[in-house]
Amino acid sequence: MTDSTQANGPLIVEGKLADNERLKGESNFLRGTIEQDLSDAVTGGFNGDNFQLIRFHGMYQQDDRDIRAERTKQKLEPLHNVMLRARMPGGIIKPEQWLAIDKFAADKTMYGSIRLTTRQTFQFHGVLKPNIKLMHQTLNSIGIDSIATAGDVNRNVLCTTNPVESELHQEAYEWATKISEHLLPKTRAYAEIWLDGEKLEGPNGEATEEPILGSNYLPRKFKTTVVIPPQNDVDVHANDLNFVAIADNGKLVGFNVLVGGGLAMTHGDKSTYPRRADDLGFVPLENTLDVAAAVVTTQRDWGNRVNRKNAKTKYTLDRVGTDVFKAEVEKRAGITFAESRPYEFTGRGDRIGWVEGFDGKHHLALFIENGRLLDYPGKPLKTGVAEIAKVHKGDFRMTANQNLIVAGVAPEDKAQIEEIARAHGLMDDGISKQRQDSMACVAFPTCPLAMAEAERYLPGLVDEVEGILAKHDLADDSIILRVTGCPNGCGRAMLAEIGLVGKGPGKYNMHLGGNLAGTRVPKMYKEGLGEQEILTEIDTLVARWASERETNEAFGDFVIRAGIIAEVKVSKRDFHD
Ligand code: SRM
Ligand code: SF4
Repeated sequence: MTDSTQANGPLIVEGKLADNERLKGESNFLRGTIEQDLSDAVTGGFNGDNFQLIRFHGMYQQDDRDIRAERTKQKLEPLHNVMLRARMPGGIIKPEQWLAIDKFAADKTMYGSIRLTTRQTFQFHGVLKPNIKLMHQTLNSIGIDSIATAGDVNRNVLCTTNPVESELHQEAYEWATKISEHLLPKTRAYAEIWLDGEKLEGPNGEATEEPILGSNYLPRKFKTTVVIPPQNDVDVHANDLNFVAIADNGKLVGFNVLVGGGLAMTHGDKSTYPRRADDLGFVPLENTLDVAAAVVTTQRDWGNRVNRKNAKTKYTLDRVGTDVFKAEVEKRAGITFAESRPYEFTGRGDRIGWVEGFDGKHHLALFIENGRLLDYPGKPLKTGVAEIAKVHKGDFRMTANQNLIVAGVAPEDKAQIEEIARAHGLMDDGISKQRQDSMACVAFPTCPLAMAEAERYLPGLVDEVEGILAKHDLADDSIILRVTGCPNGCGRAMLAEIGLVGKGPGKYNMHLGGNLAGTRVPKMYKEGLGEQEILTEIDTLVARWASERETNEAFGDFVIRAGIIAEVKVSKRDFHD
């Protein structure tokens, strides 16, 4: 699968560098003046460059948009707080760690929730300045950090979640951890600022060097996965770098390497588009870290540092050409890619409920709508997970679909875990396949970039879509439906069969034509639809699907075959035409 077109643009984009380049360069390896800001009680926020620099430490400054106008009226500054995103390669967390994050969320955050993300980790929302250091120290005491979960670096490395079917999982997970460690920033800024770590002295008082990331770090965010086919739960085509596990007789022998996926675009800017990753070829296991570093350093040196909207690896590939990029990676890693080994992706969903693993252990995947763990009236989900953590002897796995797996349960412990899950509303046999196949990003009230609702809109939308499917006798079928509050694509609408992308309050662009395996980008079908128009469109499309579909034909395949939407084969050429 490839998205590449012929290209031979310049290796380096000349021009005035984006301001983020200045601030990274002047940051003294990500220290800035964050420490001083922390003790500035005049504002709840971070000043100047520090607003951006805290991202490299895994935090974003936010405020509650629901109360922003009211505070402005009262002549108060927005209620500044930070969102923290933890680094959890492969999304694995132990029960004792869970209990500590559960307590921190309850005691020290404005919203009291734990938010599971689309990249296998959790976020705290609403941490006020006086609690930020405490938060990092609490996490550090249980072996968790938030280094490089945001900013222009390699982010949390994903790994296929399912521990059930594959003996490869443990090894794949270990690779995800190794890759994450290998590509982490080496600066001690995080330890110095948040953990009161000892300061290192350099010639100018600065401390370190960054052999892989460089002193200006990467041109833009960078995302990596390790995936075990046939599952594509991590959605490789949303990622800059992917290692597709290849096994011989059940033993992991190496990876096919896919580079240059990414989903964001900007409304009205045709130079931006979602794009699948290109397949560079196969490498044996021993070359994994060298290849990872070679891809990252090539993007570091060739990525666009002038225009951040075109700075991700996907645009570098389309500018220089995939073959040129590949040859450079081979040179830097000292390898030659072999021909890719065959594999197939068949699906992306989590199997909700109990599954028995190859090792006789049991795994319970809990469906967590939009990943929001909170105690709702009559549905104390967050308390339920904490109660499970108190008795659970295995671990938890956060999935890239914002769900949570209680993993490694002995047969004799199943009944107790299930009883707790049911008593707290974490297991509900009535959850439809459609609801399981639907996902939304956070959006309002915390995301500063949201143009429309997503997480708060999805549950009601799914009720309606369930009704439409039932009306057309398709209640047992489902459509991969994803909503994002803006075109940045955090809920991966750009790999959905129906992707709704926020355009303005209550308005969405509708994209159609993604597939079940997550290997096809959907194309815009209708622009700026209101909520009623969305339902009318879905009703009309589902009616046609019901009457014209071929046996078992998925919705996303149907809309292309029926000529309702054109297929996006090569994003740069087809997405906007
Ligand atoms: Fe994202 C920015 C939430 C996965 C593309 N994303 C943001 C911010 C931090 C807004 C901001 O910059 O101030 C959002 C915070 C909202 C909040 O209040 O929590 C945000 N992104 C999320 C999460 C929490 C969505 C979710 O519902 O789970 C996901 C956290 C993942 C994690 O744990 O690391 C999340 N973001 C994604 C994904 C999906 C993925 O990676 O699988 C994408 C699309 C893939 C890609 O990168 O192409 C994504 N987020 C973006 C972008 C656009 C990047 C670009 O290429 O232009 C932004 C904005 C930016 O970077 O300028 C962004
Ligand atoms: Fe915010 Fe947009 Fe990402 Fe949704 S897609 S979380 S609205 S940045």
